[in-house]
Amino acid sequence: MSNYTDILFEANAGVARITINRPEKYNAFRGRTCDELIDALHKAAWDRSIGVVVLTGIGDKAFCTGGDQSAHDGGYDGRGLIGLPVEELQGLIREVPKPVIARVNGYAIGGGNVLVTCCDLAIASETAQFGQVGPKVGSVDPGFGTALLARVVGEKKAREIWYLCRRYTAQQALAMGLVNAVVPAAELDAEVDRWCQEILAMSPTALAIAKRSFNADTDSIRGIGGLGMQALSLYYGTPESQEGVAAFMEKRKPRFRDVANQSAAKMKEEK
Ligand code: 2NE
Repeated sequence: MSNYTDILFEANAGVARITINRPEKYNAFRGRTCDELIDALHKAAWDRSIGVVVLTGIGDKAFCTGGDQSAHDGGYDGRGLIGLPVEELQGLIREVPKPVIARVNGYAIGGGNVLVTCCDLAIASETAQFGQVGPKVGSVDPGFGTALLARVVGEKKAREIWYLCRRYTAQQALAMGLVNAVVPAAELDAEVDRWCQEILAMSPTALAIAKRSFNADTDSIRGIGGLGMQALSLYYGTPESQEGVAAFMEKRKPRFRDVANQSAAKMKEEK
């Protein structure tokens, strides 16, 4: 894959920068975006001249807002189990044998928040906002999105994030350990560059061993994700999940409980 349409990729002086380039969708990812991200991460992973990877989104509105809801019709577009090969993408961020830094320039919502969780480090602009939306839009990202998040921010906080779907400021994300540093928007690139330069001065092999040892402790979560995605693919076929996507696209409140109760009554009737 060489002609990227959904991302930008540049490698310069040891740093690979991968930018989601879908500003009109607040940098949400569709199937093609995931495939391009996977391709670029493979390039950066095995190029010995690269010592650190920066993942970000174009513009100042969004880092990434997760799955593209306009490409969701009872399942996302793409070649994966749920359409989007999202679990492959998340796993690959962890497999890249060098640090991956999330440069968080705006909303890190839904699957975008999971990308931040999977990255080794995260540096946020003061204007960044974090949160989950799955249960608000008929989705969930089980695996790294839930269980790894609990390792990062603690069990109670992770459950709050998923059950209440609130939004959190960059300072709140810093306090809960989801990001490593928060800087004014104008200083974001300089700060990210400082972290990259410090990393580039380190032994790449020692860093790779350290990264893999951190991963080894949480790799079982990948299995939870596989199981979860299998369940999610069934959930996406239900009226309850489809109500969430429809409500988001129609800019209205979802009626989850009514729809779920109607489905349950219908199933009972059919028995
Ligand atoms: C991101 C957020 C909080 C922004 O809210 P606000 O009020 O500042 O802006 P607005 O008007 O909601 O959004 C601005 C434009 O961006 C589009 C919107 O539709 C809107 O478009 P226009 O009306 O201007 O044409 N937009 C934003 N996010 C989008 C998305 N993900 N897909 C397509 N278009 C999007 C607010 O927009 C929000 O909460 N977005 C919902 C995010 C969402 O539902 N993400 C998917 C979660 S599920 C997921 O990521 C996932 C996973 O992690 C693993 C497996 C499967 C799915």
